[in-house]
Amino acid sequence: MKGKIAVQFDYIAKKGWKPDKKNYLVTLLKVELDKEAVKEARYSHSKKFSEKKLRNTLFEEAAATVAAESSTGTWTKVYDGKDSGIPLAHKLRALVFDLDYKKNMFKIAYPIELFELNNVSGLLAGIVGNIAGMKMVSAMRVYDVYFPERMVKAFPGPRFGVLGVRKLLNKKKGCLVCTVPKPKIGRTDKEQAELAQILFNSGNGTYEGIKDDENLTHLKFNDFYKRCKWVLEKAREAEKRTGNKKFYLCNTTHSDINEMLKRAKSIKDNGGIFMMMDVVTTGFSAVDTVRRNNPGLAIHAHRAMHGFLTRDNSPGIHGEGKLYGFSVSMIFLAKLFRLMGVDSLHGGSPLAKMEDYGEAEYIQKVLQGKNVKPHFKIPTLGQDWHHIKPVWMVASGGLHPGDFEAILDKLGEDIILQCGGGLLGHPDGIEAGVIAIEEAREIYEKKIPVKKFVEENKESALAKAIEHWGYGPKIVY
Ligand code: CAP
Ligand code: MG
Repeated sequence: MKGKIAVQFDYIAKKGWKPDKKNYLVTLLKVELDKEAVKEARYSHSKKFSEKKLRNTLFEEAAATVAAESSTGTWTKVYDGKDSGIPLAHKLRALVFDLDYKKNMFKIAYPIELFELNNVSGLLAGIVGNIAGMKMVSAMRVYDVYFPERMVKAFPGPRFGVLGVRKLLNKKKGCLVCTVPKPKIGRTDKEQAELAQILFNSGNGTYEGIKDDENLTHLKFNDFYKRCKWVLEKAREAEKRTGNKKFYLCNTTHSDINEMLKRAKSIKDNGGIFMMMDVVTTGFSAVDTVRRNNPGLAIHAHRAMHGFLTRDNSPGIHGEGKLYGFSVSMIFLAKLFRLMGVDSLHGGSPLAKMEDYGEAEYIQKVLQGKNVKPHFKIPTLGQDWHHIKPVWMVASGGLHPGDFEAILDKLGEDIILQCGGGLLGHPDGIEAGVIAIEEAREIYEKKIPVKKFVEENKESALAKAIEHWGYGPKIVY
């Protein structure tokens, strides 16, 4: 049958078999069978097969082919004499288990000897390298990956994590707030520093952060080195004036890792504590290299372009129903980036975009939990993180002060709440935008319900923001 390659060995475990978690890496996937493949299979399989038997057999062959293609498989029988490598290929073959014939879902257990323990790029080339090209499947989603202890321990993990950044900011509790300037491109380096000054000093002076947008790098009218220097100068001045620590998520993204490291050094030299990098567009090697070579900065991971990997509008996105495309979940990516040692990662926000399946809340657990259990509904495997520190989750995307209560209720306080338009679009101007967010955070920490506060403080900046945007994130269309 076209695309069938699991000919050399048997890649399906005996019914009921389970891998021991110490020696296997596990992935969780769902496939749709290609119509052509089903038609072809009808001829190549015995006519006696019922429709159901045929489908189940095909599903098994597809799952086995995924396991073969991502471990030791070949598309045809090959020479298996002395020195052929076949005995070891047989021993190290991946095994399919926990087949769900109704949902076309299955798990694959990979003997850990298949991988170089501290090499994420090599790992991905294996487990998801070739499988999306298989002709016998018309759609596939990789929902999750489970790293065994030996692989987790091969990574240093985040240098700072939640507690380390709290120490740097002298902020024992509560969420962090920051703003990405809008328009996302347009201000000069000097104008961005002026905006930072307003953010850092307005209201009670508690506003902590400013972040570069993903496409703000080193531009003619906004020079990275000037922006970095001037914004951090404003941060230092504001810290003196307000007594509150500030942070700047300064975007070092560049396709030359050496240039990124040079920009990181400039941040360090100017007294910054965070560097920002777009982790999908720079890639896994960049994240690993920056983590292992960076000059002691917290790494803020923005996820621009992730939508082309994680987005899937089909009903099967969370297991039930059909899949129409090829994707990996944000849970899968979030695990990889925590393992590689970023200190904060954009993980989506509840209710916004397509995350209202509870995925954003589960991502908070993936980023901050120690022994994470599988989700009760979303197909997941859980994870034991051992020494890997909890990292900040960034909630962002159409957020405004009217969302603080709902988001903090769902995600807890170890989050960075990012409001771009939700601050700069305040009807009474930028300073009012800062004050509205200060009020939203403060009343939450004092356990004052937002609706009660707004009722009793109609003229407040927060009340004006909610009059303007209501409650609930503005979905970015
Ligand atoms: C969000 C984002 C957007 C902000 C825009 C960022 O990334 O790309 O620019 O959400 O601000 O840079 O933070 P994620 P707002 O969706 O990956 O978090 O939507 O508040 O106007
Ligand atoms: Mg952005």
